[in-house]
Amino acid sequence: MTSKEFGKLLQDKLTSEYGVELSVASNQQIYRSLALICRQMMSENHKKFQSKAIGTGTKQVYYLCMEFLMGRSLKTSLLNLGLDEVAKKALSDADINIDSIFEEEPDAGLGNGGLGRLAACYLDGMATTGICGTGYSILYEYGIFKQKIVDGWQQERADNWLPGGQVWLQSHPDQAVEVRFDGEIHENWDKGFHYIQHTNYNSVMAVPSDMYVQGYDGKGVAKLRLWQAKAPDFDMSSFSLGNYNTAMSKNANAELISKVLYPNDNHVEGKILRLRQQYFLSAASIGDIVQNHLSSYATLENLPDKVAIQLNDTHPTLAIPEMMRILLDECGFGWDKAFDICQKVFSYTNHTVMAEALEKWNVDIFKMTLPRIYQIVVEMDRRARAELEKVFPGDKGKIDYMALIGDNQVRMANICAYTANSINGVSKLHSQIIKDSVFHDYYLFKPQAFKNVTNGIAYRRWLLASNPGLCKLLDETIGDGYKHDASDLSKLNKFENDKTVLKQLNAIKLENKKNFANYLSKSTGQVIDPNSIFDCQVKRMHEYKRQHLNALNIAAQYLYLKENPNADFIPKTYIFGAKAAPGYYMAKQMIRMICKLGDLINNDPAVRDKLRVVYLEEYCVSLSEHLMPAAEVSEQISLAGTEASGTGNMKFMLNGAITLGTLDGANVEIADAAGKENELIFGMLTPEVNNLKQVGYHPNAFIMGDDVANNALNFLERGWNGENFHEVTENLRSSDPYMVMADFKDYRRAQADLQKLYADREKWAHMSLKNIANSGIFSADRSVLDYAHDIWYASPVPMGK
Ligand code: GL9
Repeated sequence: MTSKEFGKLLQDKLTSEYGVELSVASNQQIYRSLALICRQMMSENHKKFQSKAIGTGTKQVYYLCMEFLMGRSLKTSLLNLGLDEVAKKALSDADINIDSIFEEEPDAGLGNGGLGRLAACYLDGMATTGICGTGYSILYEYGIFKQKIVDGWQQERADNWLPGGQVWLQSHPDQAVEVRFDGEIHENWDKGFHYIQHTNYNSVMAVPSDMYVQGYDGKGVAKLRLWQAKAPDFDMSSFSLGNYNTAMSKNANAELISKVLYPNDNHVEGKILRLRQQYFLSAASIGDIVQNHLSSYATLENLPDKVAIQLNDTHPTLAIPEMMRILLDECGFGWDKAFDICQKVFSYTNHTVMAEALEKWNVDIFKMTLPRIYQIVVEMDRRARAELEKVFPGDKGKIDYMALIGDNQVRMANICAYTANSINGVSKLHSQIIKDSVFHDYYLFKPQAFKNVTNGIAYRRWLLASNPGLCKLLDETIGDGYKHDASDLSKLNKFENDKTVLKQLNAIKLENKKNFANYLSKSTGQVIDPNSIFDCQVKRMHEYKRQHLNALNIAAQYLYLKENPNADFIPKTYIFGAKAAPGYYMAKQMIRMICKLGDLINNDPAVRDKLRVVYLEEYCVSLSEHLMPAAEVSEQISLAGTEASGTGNMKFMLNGAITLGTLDGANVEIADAAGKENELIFGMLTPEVNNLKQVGYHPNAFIMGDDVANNALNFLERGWNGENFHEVTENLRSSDPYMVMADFKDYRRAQADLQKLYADREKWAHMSLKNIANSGIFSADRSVLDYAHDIWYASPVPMGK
């Protein structure tokens, strides 16, 4: 398509939708028209893709996840449709900058962080590799809250994204699925037939809205089906009887289910509404999957050959007993056959080892809310215990620990571990840890089920769509194969000693830093110096991620520069961005501490030319797209053994930042890929952490005799301007659950190394190049193909003909 033709398409849309000419259309009207054009094309492409899939009997992959952190869609849709250039030209011909159109789009923030963004990246990966993929989630009316920082305190505002985001959604009320909650179960016999009757239940209708993700090169298209909760029909009988309140509250209760995303990170909130959300997603999706399959094959006997269902963390676990319910109660299968089908169809991914994130539901709540599902889980538990007894005879402790129900709780992780044909972690280290600890007994029981798929990112979003400067250099040096196949980036290794290329790399980074500095000053008024080192830590605020380790070092550097105003010190800008779960007290204190430390430093004329701290408000997917190209240091400083993988680390690496990190999660594989000498690695290793825990950790052993540590802690404890941060420092001095103090000294050593390395501009560029060149394995395309090959046994839809 030429830019002229595209211009005509756009004008036609503007005319039919708004009756305006491009020259006078508002940015909002242009954004919506472009979105509608993309949506229509993707919907048509999806229809063709699926009909080819059905014609060839290709396996369908369903990805169930409570979160899909999609971010914006316009720029990447145009890119993947191959329309980015013509769209840009058509607009610039009318004197319109396409970037200002992109800024009109709100982020679809239907997720909290890494886990939800991973799901979004995998839709892109499935579409691009031609795997037939469908994601299922909830159409939250309000996504992840909008963050405001007021005087150092995080405040949460509702994220009302639908007014700008709905344009991507196609609603299908005709395909609604009924989901039943509460009530009583009766087992009846009729003419020798046994059947289950559910009475006094409350119905909620799950109404689907679809969003499409186009694969790069137009190969495949993935669908994301989002369920919205609606009351079945207005309860006219209550209303007529004069029970106006009953009628209204039934409606409101049903629709509450898809009202808002729970904003927690690595932490469960045992609320009934959350359980209802989980069953709502599970039952609607399983209902839909079964419908689809029956319409193609008219039987469920061959379900395992044609369907793979990935449970993304334990949140959609109830899909398992729901599938059992349909097979048993609605399709007349016997237990063994039904369970065999479930075992073959379901796989489970674990995303965290944090104990607070292990989902367990109180039996009484569970039974009341989901009476039939409870009966099925009870029977699963009975059979599981009997089977485990055969494998571990007399080992009551082990069996109780592995059971699906215990201590008056339903254990979601054990339902998954017991049933799923595959249990995978998300980095090599994490996959080993789950075998060694969290799921050790299940590993002994079914070792062949344990697998690893290292996370990956939709790299085109953070490279082609975010860093045009770097892409230009790549095009000139290695050609454009990397756009299709990330492993082609390795061709850049040949240029590792090419001084011109290294110089160009530095020049591109400087340009990107200027762009980010401009963006920041325009959008927030904060001023940063593009000639300083951009040292970034962006991710959720959490003690295990140790933003306070970073802050403690900044405090130490500040005190040092106050004492040594003429010290040799390359100016540094520390950039933080993070949301805290609203109920997480310590995380909110950490935000306040970092913000206030920033205020102090940025306003101190004695240091402000050498040290700056900026806290980015409202860190989100689209802000990450602005930041990554400008980043030079990627802080990945979690306590070893706590971060399952991390994926921000991959986005930084791809854009040439050096990882300053512990050997945790995917950092291990990042250092392996780029070479350990091209990262700044520090801190204890996982076994050392475990040893220290075993012998008994006391932070004082590390603080005593370390003046720098003591002074930094004292400084923050005392505070300034009538404020102090003793909540954080007292925690570090007394319990320090994530061993900040044990790693502080080596962290300072790594920070000092960083200063020396950075001074050698060519050396730094070389390290940066090695990171870019070896980031290809962290592509979501590779991850998806690993899942397809090792777990789903699914092949791409045959193309051609
Ligand atoms: C997470 C892990 O903490 C990350 O290390 C991992 O990279 C991602 C994706 O596998 O999953 N698990 C988890 O609960 N979150 C993760 O980021 N938290 C959020 O998504 C907020």
